[in-house]
Amino acid sequence: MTPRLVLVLGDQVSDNVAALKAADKARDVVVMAEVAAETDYVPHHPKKIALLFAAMRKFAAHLEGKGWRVAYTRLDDPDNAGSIEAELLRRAQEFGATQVLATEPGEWRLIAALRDHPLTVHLLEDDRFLCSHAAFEGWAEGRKALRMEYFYREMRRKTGVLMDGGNPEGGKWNFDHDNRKGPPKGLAGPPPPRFDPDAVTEEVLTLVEARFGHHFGALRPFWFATDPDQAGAALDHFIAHALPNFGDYQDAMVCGQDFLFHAVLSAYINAGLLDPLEACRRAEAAYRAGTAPLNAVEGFVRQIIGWREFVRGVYFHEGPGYAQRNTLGHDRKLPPVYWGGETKMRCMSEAVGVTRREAYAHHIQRLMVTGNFALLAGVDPGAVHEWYLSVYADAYEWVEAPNTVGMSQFADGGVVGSKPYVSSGNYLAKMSDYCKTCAYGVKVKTGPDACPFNLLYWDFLTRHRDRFAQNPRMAQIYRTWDRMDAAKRDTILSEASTFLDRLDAGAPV
Ligand code: FAD
Ligand code: DLZ
Ligand code: SF4
Repeated sequence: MTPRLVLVLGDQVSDNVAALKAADKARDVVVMAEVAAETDYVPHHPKKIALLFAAMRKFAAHLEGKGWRVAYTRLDDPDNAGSIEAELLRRAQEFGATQVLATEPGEWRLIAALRDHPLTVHLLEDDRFLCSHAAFEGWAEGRKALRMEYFYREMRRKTGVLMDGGNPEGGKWNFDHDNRKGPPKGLAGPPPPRFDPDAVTEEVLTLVEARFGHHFGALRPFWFATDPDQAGAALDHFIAHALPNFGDYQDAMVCGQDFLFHAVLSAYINAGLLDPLEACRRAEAAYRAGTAPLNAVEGFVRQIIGWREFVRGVYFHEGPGYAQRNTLGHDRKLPPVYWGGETKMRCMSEAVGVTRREAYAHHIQRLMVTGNFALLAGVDPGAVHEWYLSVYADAYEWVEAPNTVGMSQFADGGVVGSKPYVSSGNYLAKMSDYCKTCAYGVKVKTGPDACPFNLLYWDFLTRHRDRFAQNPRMAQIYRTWDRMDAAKRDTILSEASTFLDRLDAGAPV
């Protein structure tokens, strides 16, 4: 029988991917390829490229060890055809294959390339997710709005995680209200475990340094897990050391504390190194053993079987073109501060700093600092989307676009969230210690020392009054604005406009 090609992409490095499960070891050839088309479609952070290449190389060796025939192409292989599509054609010729088994990629652009491919490509649904496309469509059908909370309850029932018979453990589905503590002085979390690069990883680091050293982001020190054993150790560490406080300080931000009590597992889960349901079950076991409180465990589980599955469902439900949406008509260029440009804003320098160092920032930094600032400033959501897709080690369009274009930039018009996530400096002062050492004054509303969030917040709300004033959850904010002294309102809007002019001119802010 002629062999079939079994495509395994960089974010599919798991024995559990559909194409491998459907393949025949005795007949088929696994194809894996490091290709310029994937490294360059956005300028990925060097740590992200290194993570994937190291994980791919180790996974290829693991498959060979289990008796698979693997055709692996390194980036610097002179025969490298440059893209997944072209590599498949090259390998098809080499092995006399005409058919490909592929697990559905997590980005529409690559799905289209495989659907239009001259070989016969059997695209199999990625069943590493808990909610299939059909199940999501069934849930979404007939609903006026897709809301994560209701989806999440279904997922709890379906998986049985944190269930007490037919009821939610602890009598409530969601303990979000217990997860909003600001940081007490000196709050510090246990840093995630760091793995010394082995020989395979070192070789990758040398390659990435030479080829992608010009991309935004620090490659070294490189400490990511690059195989399932290491990723499993990172999960163990999180459950033992960070999970107990994860709930309380989920939204907190502290200068110099890059990870606080976050899991730092998304890059591993999304690449295939860790199983998401196992992570949830491990967290649940900690709750049942009395080593982690319910608000922490429920919060963690909600992020994974709730948000993670929900945003994926939305990405596929909304179809190709989702990432290009721009409901609010924003068109400002992404300011240089996102690429490490000089800034006096402590919150932005902290969030961009950890992004540059670690290809990581935690959720509230992404949502309420860099995301909030871009939305208030009216930055083109396409540019914001490209930035998030480039700079985070966990970023693939299926998860990044609904979070950025939807949740953070409201560019989908309210599919992911019912109102925009915007705030003045108040929120940041409450949830972080950033403002204490900032050159701007968070309590200052106008003048050269005014916190930019204070100016831009009202400017945004004024620009989009027609759209948001009718939203019952925002009406009170507009009443506050309307009650403000008219001269003060004029000053705020005029200073916001001056600030935005400076942003456009590329001046440091
Ligand atoms: P924790 O805070 O410890 O959460 C535990 C796990 O829950 C994560 O590992 C992750 O698997 C999951 N999770 C949490 N929140 C979300 C969410 N909103 N969507 C999906 N999964 C979630 N997450 C990505 O995985 N890839 C992205 O490209 C991505 N882009 C984002 C862009 C923006 C603008 C925003 C606001 C959020 C984005 N997120 C993204 C979601 C979230 O910020 C990250 O999953 C989280 O910060 C990863 O860090 P952690 O592992 O320490 O997560
Ligand atoms: C992100 C990425 C990068 C940087 N490089 C590769 C690569 O060289 N080969 C590969 O198979 N996959 C890579 N990936 C992951 C793909 O971009 C990812 O599979 C698609 O975006 C779909 O999620
Ligand atoms: Fe950010 Fe404003 Fe606080 Fe400075 S004062 S850290 S700009 S929120």
